[in-house]
Amino acid sequence: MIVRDREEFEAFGCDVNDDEIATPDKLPPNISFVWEGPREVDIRMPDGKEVTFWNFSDPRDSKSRDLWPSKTMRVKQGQVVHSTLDAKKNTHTIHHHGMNSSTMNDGVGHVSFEVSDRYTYQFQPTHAGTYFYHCHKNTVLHFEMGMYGFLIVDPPSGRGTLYKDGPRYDVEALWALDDVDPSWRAIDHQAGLCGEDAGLDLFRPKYFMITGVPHPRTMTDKRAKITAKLGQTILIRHLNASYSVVSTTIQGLDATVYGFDGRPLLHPSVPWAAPIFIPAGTPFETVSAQRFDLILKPTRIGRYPVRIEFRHWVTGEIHDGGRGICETVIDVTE
Ligand SMILES: [Cu+2]
Repeated sequence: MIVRDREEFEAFGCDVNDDEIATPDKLPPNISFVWEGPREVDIRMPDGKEVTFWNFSDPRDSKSRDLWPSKTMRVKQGQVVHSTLDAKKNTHTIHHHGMNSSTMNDGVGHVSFEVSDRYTYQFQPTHAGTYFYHCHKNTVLHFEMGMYGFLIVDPPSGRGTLYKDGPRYDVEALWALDDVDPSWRAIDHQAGLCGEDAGLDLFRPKYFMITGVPHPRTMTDKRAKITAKLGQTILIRHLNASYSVVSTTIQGLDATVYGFDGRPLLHPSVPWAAPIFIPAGTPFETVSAQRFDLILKPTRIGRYPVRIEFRHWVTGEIHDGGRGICETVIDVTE
């Protein structure tokens, strides 16, 4: 990037526009969402300590108030989507990660604006697949605080098919893999925005979670554990929502990656992008924000263990002295 006027650039970075604006070229939506946020959600960890997360909640759905990760957005390919942020405390944004939005609607604080009151993001998804939405203000901190949720784009035919002419599935699991550093809860929401050293390079996660469930409750909680009947096809939407390299191993079951970051790996226009076969017991790695759509077709009943390791970006070591793991199971029954 060419910085023509460093002073101006730094001033903008420190003092982001938060004026109220209207959505440009606003169309009547096919589907709309409203998100209030952030709201604090406390989760009790296996060691008895409570850790605070921030969520986006839907004022029309009281159950979403205490949900973390935030409620899933589910839309269809081709729909005009309105996603309104009603910022209740300080300023935030929503970035619908993977959507080809205009700059105004992309929700990246430093290149457009931060929302202090309300703003309606407008976008139109062009590809079915797995995405997520998250706050993009002071992202390193606000994402760690948990301001995210899944964004699923179904093909026009609806759920049950990953994308048009793609694989069908009977059981769908949403795995958001996250590593949590409780000490970051003491950091101010603006910390580091003006270039000061806020300690955001010191990340020492202590809790490891699948979709809001800390290990080892991941062995039994339905948000992590998968149950399917023999003959059913399983889709795992595997999102690396951590700051680690995540290494996942599924014992006893082959898996095939049919979608990758919201794009199909099975399409006549991209014959080189073939689905990726992962033999049973073989670890596969994902990095932050990466999504794999895994299809599994079990052929025998049984309990299949899954081990997820959270590894340090630079050293490759498992975090927290080797304790940085989540374990769960896939149960295949008659
Ligand atoms: Cu935020």
